[in-house]
Amino acid sequence: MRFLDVAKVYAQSGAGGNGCIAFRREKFIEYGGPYGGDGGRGGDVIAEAVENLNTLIDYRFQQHVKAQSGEGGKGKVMTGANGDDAIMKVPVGTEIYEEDGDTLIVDMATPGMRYRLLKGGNGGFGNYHFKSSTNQAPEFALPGLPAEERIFILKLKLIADAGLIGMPNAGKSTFLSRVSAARPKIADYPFTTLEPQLGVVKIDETDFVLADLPGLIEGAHEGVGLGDRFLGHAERCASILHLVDGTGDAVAKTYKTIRAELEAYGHGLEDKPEIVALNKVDAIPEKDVAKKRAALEKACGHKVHVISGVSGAGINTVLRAMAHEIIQRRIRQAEERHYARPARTPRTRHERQTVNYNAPVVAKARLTEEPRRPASARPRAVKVAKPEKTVVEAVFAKAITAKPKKLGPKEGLRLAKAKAAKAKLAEEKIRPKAKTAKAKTSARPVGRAKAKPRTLSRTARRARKSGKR
Ligand SMILES: Nc1nc2c(ncn2[C@@H]2O[C@H](COP(=O)(O)OP(=O)(O)OP(=O)(O)O)[C@@H](O)[C@H]2O)c(=O)[nH]1
Ligand SMILES: [Mg+2]
Repeated sequence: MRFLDVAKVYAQSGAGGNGCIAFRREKFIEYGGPYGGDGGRGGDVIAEAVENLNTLIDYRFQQHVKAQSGEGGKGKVMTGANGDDAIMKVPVGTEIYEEDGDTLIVDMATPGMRYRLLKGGNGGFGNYHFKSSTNQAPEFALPGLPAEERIFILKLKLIADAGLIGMPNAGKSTFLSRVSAARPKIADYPFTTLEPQLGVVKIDETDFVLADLPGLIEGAHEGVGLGDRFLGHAERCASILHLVDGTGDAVAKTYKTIRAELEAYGHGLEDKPEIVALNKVDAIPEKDVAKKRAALEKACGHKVHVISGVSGAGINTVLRAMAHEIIQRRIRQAEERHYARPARTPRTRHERQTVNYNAPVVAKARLTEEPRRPASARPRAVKVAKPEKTVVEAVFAKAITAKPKKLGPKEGLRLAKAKAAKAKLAEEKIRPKAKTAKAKTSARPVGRAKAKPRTLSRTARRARKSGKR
């Protein structure tokens, strides 16, 4: 089966059915009145991401997608049948664009995700709908709403965890066949691989999907060779394995050419974590390996692995480095999912068809849970300074803590004064409390009437009067 990652599709939703004009004609029922039913609803065009598809090849053969129109209403107030929806099944990772190919409508990145691309027309009301006391025999009905039609561009971006890039003949397909069960075509001429190949790699406890992408050459961003359109498949990768053919002379130049192509392509590829490996070491003399490795390390500015897809040398180290990046990204994604706001429950039909209600729902308990903050960011208990003693308090404290001694008439008077002042102060402290208590009780909610004093009944008033006497 051919691999196809771009497709153009003409889609049309269903038109609504027309409302019916009919009157009740029955024996013994005179003035039967209006009897026409409403038209049925036209079908929608819905895109659905399914897991068992890997290519858009189906849309090479089926370029028109049409939903069914709603049926017209009928007599006896019969509503027409709704039209069936047209479901466009696309592989997971398909992006759906407007006709211009640039305006993204939706990225079908989750398995089972559904998105309504076109809405079917509503059915028109039949004449039964319009009967009223002032118009008991309406001779009109509404037509159904027309269908929508649009052209969509589908672009598939494979969901792979890591991607293999490099010049043609760098040994990418050989590497993929060595580390996975995939069997891509391998030959010693350039552009053996014409379309991306996927393989599942297992290293230690980690499984990941590795994509072998067609080779890049200088000027690929201008369409030279196979161009750079397959680089789109590396956009979702957690890391990129850049293979450089060690049997070539100018390894640093080769590396820089590919980097320039990645930068020209953009879309965040130039910032992706890159693992560089000098391939085919089994075919280079040992003394050249260190030289080429040093040249490559100078060009890329970080560690270079030395591997061989044929002999298997250094392969596990490279795979572990890739697995490390992939695990890091999976942890980040799991954290994002954990703290993500749960999707709102879809209420309307439109929402039900555009929100991915099949996706795992975040537990309700998480709603109240706050993201954990590091200890350094948590608020610390604030130390409240003790209020300073007033002069009177200080004097009093000094007086009672001082050693008992015989007091002279002056000192005795001073102590008595201090005692009196302290008592006064204590009284003042209590008073504002009473004030606040009062304020509390008097605080009433705004807009409510003050409770009226209870009015006594006439008998009660008389009884009180007589009692006073
Ligand atoms: N000696 C040696 N030869 C290798 C090694 N890896 C690949 N080759 C050879 O290099 C040639 C090209 O290998 P491929 O795996 O097809 O290279 P590629 O990068 O997939 O090439 P394209 O698909 O054209 O981009 C084949 O003849 C392989 O046998 C290696 O590690 N050592
Ligand atoms: Mg290949």
